[in-house]
Amino acid sequence: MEKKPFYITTPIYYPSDRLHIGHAYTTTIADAAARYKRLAGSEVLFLTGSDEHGQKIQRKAAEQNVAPIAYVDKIVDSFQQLWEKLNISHDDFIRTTQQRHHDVVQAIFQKIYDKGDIYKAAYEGWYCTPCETFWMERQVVEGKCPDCGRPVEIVQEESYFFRMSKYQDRLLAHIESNPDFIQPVSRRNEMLNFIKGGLEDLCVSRTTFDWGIPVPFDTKHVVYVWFDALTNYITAAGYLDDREKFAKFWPADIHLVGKEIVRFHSIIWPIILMALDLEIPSKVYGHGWLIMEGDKMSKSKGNVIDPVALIEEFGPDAIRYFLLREINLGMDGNFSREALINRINADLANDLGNLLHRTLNMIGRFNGGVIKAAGDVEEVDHQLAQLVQNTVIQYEKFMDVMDINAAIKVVWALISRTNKYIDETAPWALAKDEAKHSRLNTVLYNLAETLRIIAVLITPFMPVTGPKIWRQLGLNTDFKAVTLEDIKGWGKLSAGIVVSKPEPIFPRIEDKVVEAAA
Ligand code: ME8
Repeated sequence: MEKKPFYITTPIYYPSDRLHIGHAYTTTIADAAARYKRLAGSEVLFLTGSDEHGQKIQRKAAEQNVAPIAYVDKIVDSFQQLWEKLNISHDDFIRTTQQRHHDVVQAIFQKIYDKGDIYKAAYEGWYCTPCETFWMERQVVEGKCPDCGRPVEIVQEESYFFRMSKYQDRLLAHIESNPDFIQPVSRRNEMLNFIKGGLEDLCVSRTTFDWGIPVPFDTKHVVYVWFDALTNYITAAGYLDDREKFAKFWPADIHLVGKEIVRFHSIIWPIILMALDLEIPSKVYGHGWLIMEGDKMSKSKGNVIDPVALIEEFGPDAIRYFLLREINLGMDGNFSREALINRINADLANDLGNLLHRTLNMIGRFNGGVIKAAGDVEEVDHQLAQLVQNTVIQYEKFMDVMDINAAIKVVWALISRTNKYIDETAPWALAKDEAKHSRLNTVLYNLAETLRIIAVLITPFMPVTGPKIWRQLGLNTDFKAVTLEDIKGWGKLSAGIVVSKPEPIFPRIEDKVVEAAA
């Protein structure tokens, strides 16, 4: 059956500074979801990118005495290198300074203006430059931004306004009749309360700086950076230049974002789309924050962890695994070096690494490296095969709703059970007795078959390790062509394959590293 195409996005990050592990967190989740959908047979559009305009970037560039574009070019380059190191499989990387995006922003601004939903008026109010957000008097807390706590500035300019208020009731009705649109439910309730408090028209142009996309019919104005940024999601889907692609992928299946920008994605963005008579994305998921010592990790607080250094030290798969396993998607989670090392040692070196090592080692020693056809079967073998197939079903169920954490847990429960299966069946004892070699062949076959299936299941999380296990099992078929269908139904592994010598996939990290960090 032809699967539905799948369109997933991350926020487009500000190239005001290099990215930290918080950004890598969002992008890794989106990557795991995109890889899973490809494995399940869907055509996928996975988009990430950079949000390059606005006052904050212009100021940063000025501080360094360089043109804004030169400033962002360098940082965007570091984004792309990071995604490569982390094995992010995005299909497109959008930069808001690209011509394709410039054209779309101007076209939609004009369209909404022509329709009468954008109008000119005087603006006087508060602005938080780090968040690029306008605030009303009643929202400002003692001269500070209610989101980030930094001082706001007064801005007075003639601006264009977007008639958000006109769409308030329609948006409310949409959220109420689509319970899954904003997730998790805590964010949904927050947004419902926000809208019920009354939506004001939004200021969508600025005149006090020029690093932005000019308003097409009044070029001393540049388009407000959030109006510009949100539009990236339709630019990359081909809104203006590829009707066929747009029909295939729009509306997006999921905008994955951090919880602090759910408001922009679930209020401003749907209203822009309503004004354009376009469909609203199926889901906005606001995940929690990575916390360091009780505080949100952020560039301005200076408590950030550099993902590049971590990848160099531990490898991309260990970092990806940790981010996906340790933190529950909707909740905040602590990042600590100690927790990372504990996960690597317990889950990767011990559970997964040992299972692979023991299996290959025994096939090598007892059967000359050949995976022989299964012989005598006992109840314990049926149980293992049943568990493997149930795991695949559970895994799909969880991955389909992006409960990556739960999907990982079921795979690791299987890994644990399979290690126990080795202890219970004691292949070393079977090997000693000629009469039991048929049993031995069954046990070793079952281990190899289970590992083959595990290799596929873990690939969305660990795209280096999955294929490594595949190759060590002696499978020469193109791993990229493998789909979930190949692991449904027990016993698809052919007998007669020659496995490699075991190579450690995750060496244990010695405790002294943790001690040194403490
Ligand atoms: O907001 N924990 O860009 P940005 C988890 N350009 N995730 C974190 C995080 C943390 N401590 N810190 C950052 C912008 N993130 C806009 C987006 S989209 C049309 C425009 C992640 O560079 C998380 O996804 O400030 C958060 O929403 C995003 O980075 C903010 O990135």
